[in-house]
Amino acid sequence: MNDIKKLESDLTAKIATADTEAALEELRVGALGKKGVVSEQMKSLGKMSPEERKEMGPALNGLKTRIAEAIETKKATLEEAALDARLASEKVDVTLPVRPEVQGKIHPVSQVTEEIVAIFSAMGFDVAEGPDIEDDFHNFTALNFPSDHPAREMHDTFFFEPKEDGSRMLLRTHTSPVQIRTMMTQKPPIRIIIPGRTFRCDSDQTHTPMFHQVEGLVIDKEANMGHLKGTLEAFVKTYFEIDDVKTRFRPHFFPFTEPSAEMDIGYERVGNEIRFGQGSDWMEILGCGMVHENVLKNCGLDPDEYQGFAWGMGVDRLAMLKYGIPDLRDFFAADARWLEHYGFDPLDQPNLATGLSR
Ligand code: 2NL
Repeated sequence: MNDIKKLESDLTAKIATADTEAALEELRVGALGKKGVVSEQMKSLGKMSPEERKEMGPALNGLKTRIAEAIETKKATLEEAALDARLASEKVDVTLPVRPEVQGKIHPVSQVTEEIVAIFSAMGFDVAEGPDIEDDFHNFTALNFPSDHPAREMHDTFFFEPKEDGSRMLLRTHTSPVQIRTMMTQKPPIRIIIPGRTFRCDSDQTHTPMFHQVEGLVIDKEANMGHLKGTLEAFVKTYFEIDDVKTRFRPHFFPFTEPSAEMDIGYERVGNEIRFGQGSDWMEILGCGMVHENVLKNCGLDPDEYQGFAWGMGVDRLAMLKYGIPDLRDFFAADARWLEHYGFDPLDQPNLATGLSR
């Protein structure tokens, strides 16, 4: 009996002084492990007389429980202390400036997309998104493309292998399928812009097989060509950060709009620089028009009740024009030096209050 008391005070003292989790674990194995001192004592119970066992059994069991508890308690204390030490040593001073050598840059395409989103958000547009992989209906048929339209052909569109029923999925050639999905599921008024990746099988100095678009759509009862003009003029003024800008709408053709137009803005070349706003030259900026009545019908909207306008623009081209980036193909070459030069500060997020870009 005295042996047990002595053993308990010994073990308790050792537990109290154990200062690492490893030392504590060693103690646990030495006491409660298969060959540990407490376990060995338990084994000796079998050789005792019934009277002795009646006394020693509960005493040993009590010892085992108390030692196990003491170890658990100490373990929790040590773990907490270790965590505190780690938290103290790994403290981050969030007020320190960013280390320039580890700070990445925002790609001009991302920056310009965010600028465009900021401008149209302030006008009350929502952002809508959809899948890159589309079906023929959402990418072409609903948009009033005739079944033999050249844009559907192999050389323009990336098609997937035909499915069992013969239909082929494709990589969307524009972001317009998102407008189709929105018109089919939401009740007007609709005011959305759709940023996203688009794909066409085309590759030369001015085309990459993957490129970026932002399209816009307004559907309401009286949305008209005047609203279209005002919206897009306000956009180019804010985007190019010029108060006075000459615009021109040239008649054009798109299957999904009628009438259709391309919008040009005035510019002049001063040395190597292109100055937007005035001047005697015209730069094509985007395509637009009134949503074709067949498109409205295909989406379940009654053209006698609803009408609207839409437009589409190339983000990559708008980035080149605004930031003077000469070659489109460098955009997707993943060259760190190019991104270091043309990229943007991640902490400088575009917003209308502090100016779009610095
Ligand atoms: C361009 C021209 C355009 C649209 C896109 C559109 C979408 C629907 C209905 C009607 Cl669902 N129109 N989008 C309209 C006119 C022009 O893009 O040159 N983009 C780079």
